Amino acid sequence: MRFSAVASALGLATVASAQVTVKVGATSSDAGGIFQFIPNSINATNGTVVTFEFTGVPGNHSVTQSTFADPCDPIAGGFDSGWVLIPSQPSETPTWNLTITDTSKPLWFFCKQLLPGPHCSAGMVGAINAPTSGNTFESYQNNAKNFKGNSGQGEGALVGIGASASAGPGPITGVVQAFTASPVASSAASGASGASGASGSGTASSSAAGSSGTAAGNGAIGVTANAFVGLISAVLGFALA
Ligand SMILES: [Cu+2]
Repeated sequence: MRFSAVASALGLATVASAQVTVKVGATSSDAGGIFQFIPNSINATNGTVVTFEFTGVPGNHSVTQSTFADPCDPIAGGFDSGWVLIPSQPSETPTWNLTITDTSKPLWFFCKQLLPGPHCSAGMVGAINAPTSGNTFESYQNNAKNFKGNSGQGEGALVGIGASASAGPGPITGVVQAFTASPVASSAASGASGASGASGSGTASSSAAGSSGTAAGNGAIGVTANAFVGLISAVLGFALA
């Protein structure tokens, strides 16, 4: 009796602090390749903490909320981890905790990185509480793979629709860098004057929170983001292909 009572208490505790881990990005030797969330479709109850582990090394990925109908463009008011750039194996893998706040609708998300090609179109999308029929995860991913052109960029945001975070990805230390829209714009501006000798440290943000990010036109963000990721890739000299 005592044992079952303890087990019951532990069970309740587990429910109260449910946690699920999703890997963001993989390596070329992993089944399915670099451009994926693992697992890419999960179920989670309200209060569940989804811990995104940025495991793609080398890699530069994001967790950005979208919609079923438009899988590779950010939804207005959606969550966005911002980019987490990991050029080589860090001493500690950055994570991002997203708490589920509304399970009444499915949550859809994608990676907004555009190099070497849009990761979203490569199938790097994920879902939380996707229906098992109709708008399924498989349909969502097929929509993403059929997406033409560059995926949308958006800005880092902690609070999304149906889920929110209390902090940006971390730790951002050592070789790891995190970027949101604001440093993207400034780094792209400096990079435009010459791609050589760019100082990466000057463009790094200590947090991807983006809560204080300034508003800008969508078109402007798309352009600067493209320039930015190109600059970063050139500076670091690694390809994500
Ligand atoms: Cu990615």
